[in-house]
Amino acid sequence: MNKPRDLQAISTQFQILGEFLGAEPYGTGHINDTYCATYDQAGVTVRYIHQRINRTVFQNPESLMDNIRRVTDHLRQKLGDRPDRTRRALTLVPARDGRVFHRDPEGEYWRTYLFIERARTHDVVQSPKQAFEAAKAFGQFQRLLADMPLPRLHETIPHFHDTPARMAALEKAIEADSLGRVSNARPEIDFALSRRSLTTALLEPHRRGAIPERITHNDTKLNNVMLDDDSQEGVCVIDLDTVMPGLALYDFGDLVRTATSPALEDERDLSKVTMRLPMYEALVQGYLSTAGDFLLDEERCRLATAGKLITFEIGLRFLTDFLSGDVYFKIHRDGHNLDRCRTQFKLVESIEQQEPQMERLAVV
Ligand code: ADP
Ligand code: GN1
Ligand code: MG
Repeated sequence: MNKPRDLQAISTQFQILGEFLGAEPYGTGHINDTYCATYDQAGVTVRYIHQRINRTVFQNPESLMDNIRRVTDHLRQKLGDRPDRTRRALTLVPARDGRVFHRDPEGEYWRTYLFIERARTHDVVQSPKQAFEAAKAFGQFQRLLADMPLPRLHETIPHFHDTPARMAALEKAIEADSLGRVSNARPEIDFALSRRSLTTALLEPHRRGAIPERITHNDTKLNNVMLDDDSQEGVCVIDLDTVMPGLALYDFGDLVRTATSPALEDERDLSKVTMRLPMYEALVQGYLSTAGDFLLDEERCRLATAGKLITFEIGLRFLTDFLSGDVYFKIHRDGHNLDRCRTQFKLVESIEQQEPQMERLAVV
């Protein structure tokens, strides 16, 4: 739950013209506190996004905001004079002092974005067209960032997709069993421990130089891209907190995790959780339509593996958080993180059963 905050006071800290009308918690993100605020601007109601950055998760919000400023500036420059460029890339609204964030008296960091209208995010994919468009947009995002000038972006969360480290964190949580929850999650723990060899599926080829580091988004769940209400086109990639050096396949993998199953991430009826091949095929086609010209064969041949790995990794993280007392992901009911872990592991099984067919769809 978001702690009640004085959004009107926050709003006055940003360079917004108009009268504050109100603000409501917004979206279904697990990390930050997001608000949609409305303003009267000369008789027209306009919306803005105000966001409080989660300081437990992001220990250095100023370097994080430095990344986002550089990334959004670069995207804007690449988009040139397209008339719709404020819908195609996030636009930060500066604070009164000219910085891209405001630090409130409690030490909390806030930022403000233009609200992207006539588009929305989806928690569950509705059609292969949406899957195609989402993957196309994330591929384009990677492509536009490929020539970002140095210096290297800050690592906002070190070892974010280091799956062996995620496994080690799980083992530590099992060992500590600080809340006595291990006995509630035995099948999930066994599932995780029996797949240890999967954890190095991308890091090992990366370490021997077969897969390059690129600038990647690292949190490409379906609800981090806005799709146009009319055309369903992927308009704008959002949630840029984890844009940093990574592997392109992490981004494709998280799309497989979030845009192939008809079930919500926290669905309790596991019979609904399944990897649907037509959605996967749409993801491959959409992603290759924009990323195809820079992707190496060593990356292409691991698209299906990436889906399995990232789904497994997020399952590990939900399970670890459940065992540790739900300290990382926001929860809205008891056992929420365990429910989320179960859907991930069910999806891993579904991918395992269809891997040969998935691999045939992205033949090098
Ligand atoms: P979190 O890190 O908590 O996931 P997000 O940055 O993804 O936060 O924002 C949460 C939700 O708010 C998004 O899923 C999206 O629906 C909405 N949102 C975020 N930024 C914008 C924007 N600029 N315009 C419109 N909606 C937005
Ligand atoms: C979080 O911020 P949000 O809700 O888009 C998390 C991702 C997880 C995802 C699982 C910074 O994403 O890594 O994959 O939840 N973001 C962070 O739904 O940890
Ligand atoms: Mg998000």
